[in-house]
Amino acid sequence: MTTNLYALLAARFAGALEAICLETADGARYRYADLEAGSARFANLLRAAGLAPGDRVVAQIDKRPEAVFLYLGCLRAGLVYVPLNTAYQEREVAYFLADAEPEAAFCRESCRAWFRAVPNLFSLEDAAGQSADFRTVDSAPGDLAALIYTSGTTGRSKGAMLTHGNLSSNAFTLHRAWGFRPGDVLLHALPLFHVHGLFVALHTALANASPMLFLEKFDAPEVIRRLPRATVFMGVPTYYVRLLADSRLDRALCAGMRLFVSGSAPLLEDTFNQFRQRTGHTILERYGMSEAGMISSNPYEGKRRAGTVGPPLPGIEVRVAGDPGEIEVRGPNVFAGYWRQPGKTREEFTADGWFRTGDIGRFSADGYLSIVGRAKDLVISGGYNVYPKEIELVLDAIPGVAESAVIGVPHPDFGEAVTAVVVLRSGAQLTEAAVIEHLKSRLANFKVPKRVHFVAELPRNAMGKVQKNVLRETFTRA
Ligand code: MLC
Ligand code: AMP
Repeated sequence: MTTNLYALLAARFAGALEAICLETADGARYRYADLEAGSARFANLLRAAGLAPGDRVVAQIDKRPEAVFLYLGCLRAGLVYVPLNTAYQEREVAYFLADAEPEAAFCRESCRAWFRAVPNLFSLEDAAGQSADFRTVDSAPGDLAALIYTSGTTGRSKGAMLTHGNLSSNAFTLHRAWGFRPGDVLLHALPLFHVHGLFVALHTALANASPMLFLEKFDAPEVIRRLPRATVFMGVPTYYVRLLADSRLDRALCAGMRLFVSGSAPLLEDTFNQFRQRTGHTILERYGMSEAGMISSNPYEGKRRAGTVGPPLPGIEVRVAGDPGEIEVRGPNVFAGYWRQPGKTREEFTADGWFRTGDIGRFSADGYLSIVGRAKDLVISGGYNVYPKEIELVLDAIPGVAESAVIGVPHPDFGEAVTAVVVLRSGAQLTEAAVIEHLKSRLANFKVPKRVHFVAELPRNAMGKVQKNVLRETFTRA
């Protein structure tokens, strides 16, 4: 029996081919049969271009039904899907292309020049003329399905290798744990280039043969308009903050809803409580990461506790090295290692085979995990990870900058706001606006600091290490 992820999902929707799979904002509808045909076309296109199982396919594309078909087409042909955030700029993309060495790439028309070195360059229109039949390849559980780039402490991104086995185990675990049932309709507003939107949301809907109300991006009024037709919604905390800011969000609007899931960043207790008051729904918070998919989840049946991410999901082991201490995880969800970086992979696993998440947590007496901090220097802004080191390297290269430190400070919309603290060389004249302008051409927009503060020197401890906690205190009040 094949363990190809697409084949396993297709077995779930085989009896529902005439049912609606995707409905876009403008009302266009696609059936599960269209998803089968569409994914076959991409698989045929890539095979005709000479790609063989294991080859990488990079995609920096808008969120459209064809983007789903492309991803599934890659699974069907045994290719490794490498999604990139559409906010990435040319120099960020160049790094991923050099590292992943894709045989093919899909990109937006305006960015074709960035991808010119890739042997086969396509747009999402290019599969239209291909055959709608394709025999999905057999895949072993250990075969690669996707590379998800995620940064480390060095600021250099690493490709987390996710296998068919990783993704399918997590998909079916979540499908069960969150009580998916006939009649469910997923309101899909997350981007398709990260774990939350591409795997958690998409896979659970497909495993349930559910229709998805498919929005190009999160927009509170668009979500509000569709909530009455949906039963399940998944989002980052910023989505909930923005929904709460709309006075139309109330019990009546959410009467048909079964489940609201939050993750990718900490959900404030205040947001959790306000949402419950306004809608009568208790948001279910879960915890995960690119390297391990979903790790823990508040219960579907049972108490959902604010400020916690619930017990480990079935079949997944979590231990905490200390109290509090680093969260470590083991199970079929844990990735196969970092792409072409065996040294980095070894560093991130303990000697007895547990993956070190870099998150600091503690268990309650009855087994609920809380995340109380991060061992890694990371800012999470609106659900996107920003690695300070990466920004600091770009800042330090600006003529006139002596050194810099990047921190996250609390932000009412994004949870944390990226903030830069810069020391200028003597005599240098740089303004906040000039620094931001410089960064905008080099970094994805969500990584660009919301504020740049100039200081005479950075606070350091006796070891000479910059005291970011001191900076966070100073500039949280600023
Ligand atoms: C956009 N902007 C952001 C931002 N997103 N700034 C900080 N943080 C963000 N996340 C800024 C842009 O730079 C721009 O500023 C301005 O907002 C408008 O850009 P936009 O793209 O039109 O913004 P908007 O559509 O409002 O996007 C905000 C958002 C989006 C919250 C809807 O960021 C989003 O969908 N986030 C979800 C991320 C996600 O999927 N995370 C899951 C990762 S998986 P300017 O100045 O340039 O105009 C993971 C594992 C797990 O973490 O456990 O799930
Ligand atoms: P990524 O590497 O983009 O997949 O992001 C994973 C990181 O997001 C985790 O290591 C956590 O730090 C953070 N994260 C995910 N879910 C939660 C949550 N519910 N609460 C707090 N942090 C979270």
